[in-house]
Amino acid sequence: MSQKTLCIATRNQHKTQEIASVLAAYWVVKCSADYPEMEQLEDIEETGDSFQANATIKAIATSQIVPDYVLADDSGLECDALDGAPGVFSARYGGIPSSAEKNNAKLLQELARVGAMTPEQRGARFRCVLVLAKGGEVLATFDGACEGKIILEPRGLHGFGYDPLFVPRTYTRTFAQLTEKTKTSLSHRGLALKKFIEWCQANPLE
Ligand code: ITT
Repeated sequence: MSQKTLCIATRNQHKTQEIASVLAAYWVVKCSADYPEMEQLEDIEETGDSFQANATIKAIATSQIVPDYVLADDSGLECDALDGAPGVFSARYGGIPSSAEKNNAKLLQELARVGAMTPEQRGARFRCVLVLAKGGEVLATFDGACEGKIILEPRGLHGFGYDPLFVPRTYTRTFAQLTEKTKTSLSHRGLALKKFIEWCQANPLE
C-alpha cells in the first residue's frame, strides 16, 4: 500500500488515536479537524437506526467536503439485559451535554433497575462499523464486534467511554486496564480495522 492520506471522519479524539496507531504504517492519517473546509459543515446528524447507517451518513457527508479518502467509525455498546441499549445512542446515553461519566453512571443504573446483577446477566458487546468513502461515494464497509460483560463499578484509567466497565470475554481486566495495543488486538474497532487493511491490500486504491 502506498502512503495516501486518509481522513478519519470523527470528532472523537480517542477513536482517532486508536485508528491512527494501527493505520499510520499504511496511511498519512488526518482527522476532520485537520481540514479547514470542514468548518462549513454543521454537526452531522446521526439519524440512522444502525451503526452501519450512521457510519455511512458520516462517511458520505465528510467525503463530499474533504478531497482525500475518508473512513468513518460508528460504534457503541449493546447490553443483552437492556435489549441492545445503549446501541446507537451510546455517545449520549446519559444525556446532553454528554460525558463518559454520565453514560457509565446511567448504564450501571439501568442494569440495576432491570435486576441484572450477576455476570451471566450482564453480557454485552461493543460493535464498530467502518465505512470507506471518497467524493460522496461509499467504497466499502467493515465491521467488528467484541463480546464481554459489564462489571459492577468502573476499573482502570486507559481508553475512553465505557472501557472502565467492559471486561472482554476470557479476560479479567477491563478495556481501561489493558494497554491500547492489547485492547486493539481484540476490540471491535481493531477487528474492523484488520478487515479494512486486508481489503486495501486486495484492492489497491488509486
Ligand atoms: P463521532 O460520531 O464524531 O465519530 P462519537 O463519540 O459521537 O464521535 P459514535 O456516535 O460512534 O461516536 O458513538 C460512539 C460511542 O460509543 C462513544 O462515544 C462511546 O461512548 C462508545 N464507544 C465506542 N467505542 C468504544 C470503545 O472502544 N470504548 C469505549 N466506548 C466506546
